Amino acid sequence: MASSKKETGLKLSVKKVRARARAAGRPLAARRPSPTPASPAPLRAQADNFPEWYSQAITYSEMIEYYDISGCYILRPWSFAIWESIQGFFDAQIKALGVQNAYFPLFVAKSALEAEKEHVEGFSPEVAWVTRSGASELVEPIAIRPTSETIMYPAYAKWIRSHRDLPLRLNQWTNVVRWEFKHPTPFLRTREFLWQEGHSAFATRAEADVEVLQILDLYARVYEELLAVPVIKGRKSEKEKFAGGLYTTTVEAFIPTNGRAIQGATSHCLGQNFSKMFKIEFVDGESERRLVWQNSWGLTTRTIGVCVMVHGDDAGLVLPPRVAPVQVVIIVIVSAKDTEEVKARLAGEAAAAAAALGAAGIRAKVDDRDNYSGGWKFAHWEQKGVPLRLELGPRDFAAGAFAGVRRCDGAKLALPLGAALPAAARAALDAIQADMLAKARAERDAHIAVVTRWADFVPALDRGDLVLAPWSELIETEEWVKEQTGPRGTAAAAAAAAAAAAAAAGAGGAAAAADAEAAEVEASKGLTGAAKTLCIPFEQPPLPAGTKCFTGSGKDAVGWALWGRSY
Ligand code: 86X
Repeated sequence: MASSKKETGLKLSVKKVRARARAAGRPLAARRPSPTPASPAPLRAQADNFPEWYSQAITYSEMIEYYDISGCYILRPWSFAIWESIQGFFDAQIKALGVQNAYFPLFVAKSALEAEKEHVEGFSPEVAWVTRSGASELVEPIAIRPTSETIMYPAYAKWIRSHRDLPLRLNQWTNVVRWEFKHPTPFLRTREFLWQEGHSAFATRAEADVEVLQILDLYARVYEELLAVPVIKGRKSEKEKFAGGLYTTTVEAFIPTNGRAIQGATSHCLGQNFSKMFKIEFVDGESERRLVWQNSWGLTTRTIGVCVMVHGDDAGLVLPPRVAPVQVVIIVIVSAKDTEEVKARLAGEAAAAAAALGAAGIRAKVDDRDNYSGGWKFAHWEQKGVPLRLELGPRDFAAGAFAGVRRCDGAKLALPLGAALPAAARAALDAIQADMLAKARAERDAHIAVVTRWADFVPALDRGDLVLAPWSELIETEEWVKEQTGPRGTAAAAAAAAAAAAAAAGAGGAAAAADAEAAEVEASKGLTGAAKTLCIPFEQPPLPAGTKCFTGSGKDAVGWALWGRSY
């Protein structure tokens, strides 16, 4: 680390410069990177205020910059590189399945969007419109895509004529806009976000069914193999499925710090609903006209937020190696006592190590900035979540090894200098990746409560657990659970009362706003909000004959459902 005397000297001179600038009425120069502080500003503790921690974790790490339009954020290289890793994996996998990429327009004509009223109806408040160019009103307003069914399917109807045109399987990587009114959260709920949307058409339901699960499996692999986030695969309830489709499958993740569940991605079988509406028909081998069977599936930049929340700690991000933009950071530690020759030798060794790691496909970087102390650099790269830090001081050099530190648990390990380094680093990164998933899985599993009686349901939620419970799958019981677990706080109750009054007065918009505010007040207090089904897991524990629905409805349970408070 740099000597403290030197630091003090610099600190005074910076102060002087700034004082002079102030006295002269000149604007202060942007704060010059200075080795003065021993470390960058620390984050708020997670346990103290999780939303505040999250906001600091994503800004201090340079993932996100805030923007002056609510719900919109700048994705800086540190987060965009993670999205590129996800894209690289998923894009290669779907191409191997036979899916092709294409690009459809951002805009959709009002008539096209509304041609298909039923599907759009519930969503219409979220649609953003372009109504003018310059000063002149457009003859017909144009919507910005919130999803692309109404843009893509008219073309599908043109392109598909015979069974030989099937399957048609297209994907696009795009942005979409949904003008949400709930409180926005970077990555998790934003008004513009990036995603891939896949849209397939098949001759038979059987083929569609197979694809739904192939895609869901790829989504599970993105979470588990890339992001080290365990997910539960399952089917959505009738209430929670995409209403335009036949059935929805999902991967569900869990945020241990606040006990909330979050939908990771969805893969839908649309059945023939859309092919009916858009007249997507083909002539089969027997010259019969038939409607195609369709699927759609989407994965968004929400993935990044889930990864941050699941793995992050009080020191900042903790990135899994598979997606970390920098996997290994090398920091040379020398002091004023070290000779120029020693400094040059260590710097040379660090540069050679980074080059060798790079040649072996490991994303490595030397932080050789001389205006930051070693301690500052340690904390900085910790905040950025780099999985493995390699320190090299004169003593490490003499011993022939880097002093390694794992970001995920602070464990120390020695990594050999020279030709053996890349293999050792690869092994260390693979171990970190595996350990992060195992830790997240153990933590998630410890938060799944198996509940068979209503009396145990809310207490489990209040402990921050997900609940696995025998369920009738009747929609009334899901609505009943929502009511029982809904807004209860006093402020929320007042807001809800105001909302009800406004609704009675016919002010729908105001009511919605008050509702949203009530939910916000609730959410800010921590573990509140209505519980819903997350999914009916594919992996089902045995259900003893005669098991009743946990709600006390008296109905028979038909299987186990996973419930929780969710984002
Ligand atoms: C549902 C369904 C589906 C393709 C996916 O989940 C994966 C990728 N689409 C999307 N959905 C809407 O259909 C929708 C429609 C409008 Cl008009 C809107 F404003 C918001 C929407 N949100 C979701």
